[in-house]
Amino acid sequence: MKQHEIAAIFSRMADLLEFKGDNPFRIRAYRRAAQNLESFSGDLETLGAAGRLREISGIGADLAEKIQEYCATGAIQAFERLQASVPPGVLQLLEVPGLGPKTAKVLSQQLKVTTLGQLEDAAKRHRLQTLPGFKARKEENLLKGIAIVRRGRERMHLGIALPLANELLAFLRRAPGVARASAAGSLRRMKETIGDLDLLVASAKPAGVMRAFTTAPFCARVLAAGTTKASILTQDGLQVDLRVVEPECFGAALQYFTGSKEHNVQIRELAARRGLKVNEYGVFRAAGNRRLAGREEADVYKALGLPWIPPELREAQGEVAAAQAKRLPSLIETGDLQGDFHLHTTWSDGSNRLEEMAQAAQRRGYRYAAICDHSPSLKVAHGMSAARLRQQMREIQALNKRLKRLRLLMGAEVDILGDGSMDYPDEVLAQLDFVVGSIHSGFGQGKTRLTQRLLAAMRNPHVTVIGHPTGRLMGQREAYEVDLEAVARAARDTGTALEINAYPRRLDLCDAAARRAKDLGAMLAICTDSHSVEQLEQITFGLGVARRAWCEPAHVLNTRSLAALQAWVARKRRRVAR
Ligand code: DGT
Ligand code: CA
Ligand code: CA
Ligand code: ZN
Repeated sequence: MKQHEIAAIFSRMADLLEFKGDNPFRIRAYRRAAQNLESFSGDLETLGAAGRLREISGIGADLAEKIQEYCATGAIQAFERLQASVPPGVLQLLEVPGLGPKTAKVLSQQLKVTTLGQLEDAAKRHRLQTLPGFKARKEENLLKGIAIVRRGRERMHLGIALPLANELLAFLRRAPGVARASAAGSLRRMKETIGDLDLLVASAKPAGVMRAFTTAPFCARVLAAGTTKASILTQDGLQVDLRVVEPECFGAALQYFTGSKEHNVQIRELAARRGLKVNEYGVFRAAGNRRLAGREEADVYKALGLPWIPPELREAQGEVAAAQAKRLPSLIETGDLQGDFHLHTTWSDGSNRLEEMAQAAQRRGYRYAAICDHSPSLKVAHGMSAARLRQQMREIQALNKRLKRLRLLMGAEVDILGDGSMDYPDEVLAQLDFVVGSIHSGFGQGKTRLTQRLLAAMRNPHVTVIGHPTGRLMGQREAYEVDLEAVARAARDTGTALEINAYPRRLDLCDAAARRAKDLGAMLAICTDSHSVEQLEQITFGLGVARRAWCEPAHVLNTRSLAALQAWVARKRRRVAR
């Protein structure tokens, strides 16, 4: 894979040389070398060790030396020097779609623009239009391009990346010559944020796939394109890496590019101990080239004496040892879920009516759904007075008479107040089927007091679940500090569940915290916190967290039947009665 990294460096060197007005032949040599490296399919390091790099077309003595240098040190000094010889913002400027080295040079010479910020400023003040050949349209496009580069630098959360990935996969599956297509990388592992999106295609005719991909409507800019690999930026600023492989390598490539890198290191160590070699082309005997597996991913693991390991577990967190000991968990699946808790309606800040939420839950095949609108303190969310809550409860009861398969549970998302008391009195809570207790204020109290608040809430016999236990909102608000160990133990001891809030900006508890809480004996509940019918689908993200937390159905409250759920709630009320 080193060839792609080196190709990217050569291509950036060509850009920088062009920016500086260097010799056109030298520039062309770097570009050609980059292209040839992109499409080179052998093992660069083996070739380098044998002193045969010059067999690659376009690679002369000078470039061969640079490749050797990169393989040995992970850097190319000439590139570092070149970067140091231009203003520091230039490389970033060149990432802007539609902005090549020639334009960058003009911008720098005529307007002294060498950074993204300066470019934005100049475009907004229409100074670009003073340059020859610059039209208003081009100025607008550059502004859009700046936004794409900015967005691309942040990791994208799964809520945006997953639907996008599905859209791109659907496109690829329709493209000519595509036999199979799959997501790989962190997205397939359901990590909460995605650096770039990795897609894999099996095809015997890669050229057509490449063409379709790099000319597709979603493609805002082609970063690199070879015969079997391309990187693009989408309109949303997400980088997408596509690789096309032969069908007989598809499983091995899927295993390799799904990662994580750390998981793959452990897999290769295990293979080496068994006298085998694993790479993106297959499993081979260490001596000899006979392929033992490669077409199917499960066969790759099987050739190593392992059961298939679900992608969500591939983080080098004990899964390889567990697989060897035949003790992998039977991870929770969508079909295990019997219902959703923590749904909002127009009674507080939701956008769909009670009945619409009920029907949507029923359409998903759920047996129950807990309506949990906000309590009075949360005024911004139109929290309900106790009187309005009672009115809502009567409507739920009436609705339940008409619903066949689904049981609507009378619930509330009740604020845990600053002193740890609940936002409704006990006699109101006692009438509810289900209570989510959440902190929505006083985030700055500090770890000790915030933990005390949660512990006090869990000691309330009517609190079923602690909602979004750490309060984080990715991209907006850090998690507040709580003593997770103490919270998880109290959850176990009081019979309170901890929420895995499936809202993609929350995913709270996160994977590591959920796994720890589960290991300490706490019950978990996957809740969508839906504010509209569409959001019920976000359960997928919560399920991803639960799977990354090694959860089996028994660890999650909403896999229980309605009767078992009601018994669980009643048991806490008896046990913690005051
Ligand atoms: P991301 O993109 O930061 O969210 O995380 P990943 O895991 O998707 O990482 P990425 O896109 O750099 O690479 C995708 C997979 O390809 C990675 O999980 C494992 C494999 N891979 C990439 N580079 C290497 C490498 O240098 N060595 C090994 N063993 N595997 C690699
Ligand atoms: Ca990736
Ligand atoms: Ca990647
Ligand atoms: Zn809520």
